[in-house]
Amino acid sequence: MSQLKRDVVLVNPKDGDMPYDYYATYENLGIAYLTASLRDNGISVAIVDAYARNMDYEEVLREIASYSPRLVGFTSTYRSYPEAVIIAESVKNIASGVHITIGGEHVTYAANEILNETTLFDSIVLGEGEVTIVELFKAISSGNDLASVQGLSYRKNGQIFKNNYCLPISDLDTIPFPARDTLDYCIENHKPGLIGILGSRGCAFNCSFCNANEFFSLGTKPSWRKRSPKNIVDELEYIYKNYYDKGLYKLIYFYDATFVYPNPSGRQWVREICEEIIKRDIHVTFEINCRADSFTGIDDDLVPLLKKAGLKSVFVGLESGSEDVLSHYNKKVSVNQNIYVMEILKRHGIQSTTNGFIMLNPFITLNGLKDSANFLLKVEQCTYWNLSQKIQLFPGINLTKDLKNMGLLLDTYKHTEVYAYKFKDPRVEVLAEALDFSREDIPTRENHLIRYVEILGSQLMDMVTNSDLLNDEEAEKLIKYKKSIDENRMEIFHHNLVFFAKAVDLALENWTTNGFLEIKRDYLEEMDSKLNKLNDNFEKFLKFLDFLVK
Ligand code: B12
Repeated sequence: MSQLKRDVVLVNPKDGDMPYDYYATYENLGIAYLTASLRDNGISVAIVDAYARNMDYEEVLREIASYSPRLVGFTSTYRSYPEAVIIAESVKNIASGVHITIGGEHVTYAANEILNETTLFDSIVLGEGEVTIVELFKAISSGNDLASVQGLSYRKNGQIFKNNYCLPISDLDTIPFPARDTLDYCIENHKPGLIGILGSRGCAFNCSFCNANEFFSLGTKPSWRKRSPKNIVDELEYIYKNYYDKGLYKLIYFYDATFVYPNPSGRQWVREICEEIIKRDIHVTFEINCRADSFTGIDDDLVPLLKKAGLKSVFVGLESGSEDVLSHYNKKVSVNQNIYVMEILKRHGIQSTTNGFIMLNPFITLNGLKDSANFLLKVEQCTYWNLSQKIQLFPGINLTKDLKNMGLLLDTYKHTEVYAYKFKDPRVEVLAEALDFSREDIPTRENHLIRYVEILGSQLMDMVTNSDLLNDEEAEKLIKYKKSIDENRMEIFHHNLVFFAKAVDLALENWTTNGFLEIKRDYLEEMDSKLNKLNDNFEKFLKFLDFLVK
């Protein structure tokens, strides 16, 4: 393979745990922003997005080597970190003079641990990296000491140093738009990539299971910073003109931790973005993350305005259906607010999905589990995925410190072992272990099928009902198909709840492994046929739509 030489190669390692069939090619905006800043400074960069391209590590290595870079930078979550280590090891073997760095939220909080456990990484970039990566490249290419590079932790002569943080960029409009190499790759290779955009950075809340607030404000305040509506819509317009109709997914994802802040300035910002999109006639659809209190009874008109601007789907961080647990998570919302947000979104025909649900935590009670399960059915989110999610203890979150104080953190806890805790109630411990179906295909299959059906189904319905293609008979048939799909979905949710309640009852009354395995076997068998039924009905619905369009 012969390629042009590049100064820097940025690598997004693959997530070893995710089956390829369920891969969606999300853009990694972190490395896209770093690339844009490096290029702006005249430094050449190649992105090797192993996650998006599903590359095995030999292929990644060959590609990195072909660029003969001076600096290789990895981004990683706890899940992709092991893959970063494997690649870094091989890079070190074939090109020992290359400086290898790694950055991102995960390694920022695990910097000391990582630099102590391996010599593969020469440095770790702490916090937002746009300024630091440019300074790091300049320092290594001119042979300067790394002590001058702010936002860096590094090893020198066997000793670990930590420089001052590089303050997060306060005016986000000054950062160049992210480089779109991954989208270009997707278009060229006919892969339906998913476009990401980031309107703000940081977070104004302090949930105990998340560190976004602190990470995006290292060394300074405030954490939550917004781009101007004009700057955001400029980027959206650029995407619309250059990427939107080129075979990529038509649902643009705002990666912001929370897109609608529950305060006047947050809501005003959203209004201005929507109005600008509408004014400029940009016909895109998008999805956002939000909180339960993002929408209140006072300004219900915000949902229709967002819808008019193209909002299709919302990921709501509901987290729990129990007041006690919500307060333990420091969510600052109530169960009623959780219910309200799902209702208002449904009322306006906006899809709402919650992967932001943390059912199992070390202090949950068996009755608390039942409350949350019933809540999930009420808000129509009773997937097995949501019923069985366990809290992940990422480095740097407040909950890890609390659990340590409570004696619930295991000695095996380290930065990649995010489940290394015990449960206060030993019956929950047994149940949690039994409910771990990670070796079964069902939860992932269910999660993806339900989401696919919800999003695609509602988009297709919108498309068809907004066009004048349909006669009455056809419209009626279409609605019937949609209704039977919705029924299948609810049947699956009921089936999940019944199984879950039986499992909790076993734990409450008289747990036996055989007793559990029996209900599990019946559950999985029936679930398989329920998922097939939903899939078949959805295929029929798609065929009918195809027939209508032709
Ligand atoms: C959008 C998103 C996704 C998307 C897209 C993935 C992506 N990385 O772009 C999808 C849906 C695919 C996704 C999936 C997952 N995600 Co996610 N995701 C996010 C989210 C909400 C935004 C990411 C983002 O774009 N941020 C904005 C950019 C500008 O920031 P950034 O990526 O951190 O990059 C900056 C700095 O970190 C630094 N930096 C980053 N990398 C590097 C590398 C170098 C060399 C340098 C110099 C600097 C540097 O500079 C960048 C520019 O300033 C974050 C939360 C958050 N608030 O950031 C979680 C987050 C990254 N996800 C997280 C997790 C856990 C996951 C999943 C494992 C899901 C799960 N809970 O099981 C999967 C795994 C994905 C994978 N294999 O990597 C965690 C990671 C925690 C950890 N310690 O590992 C986060 C932090 C959320 C959280 N706290 O729970 N995710």
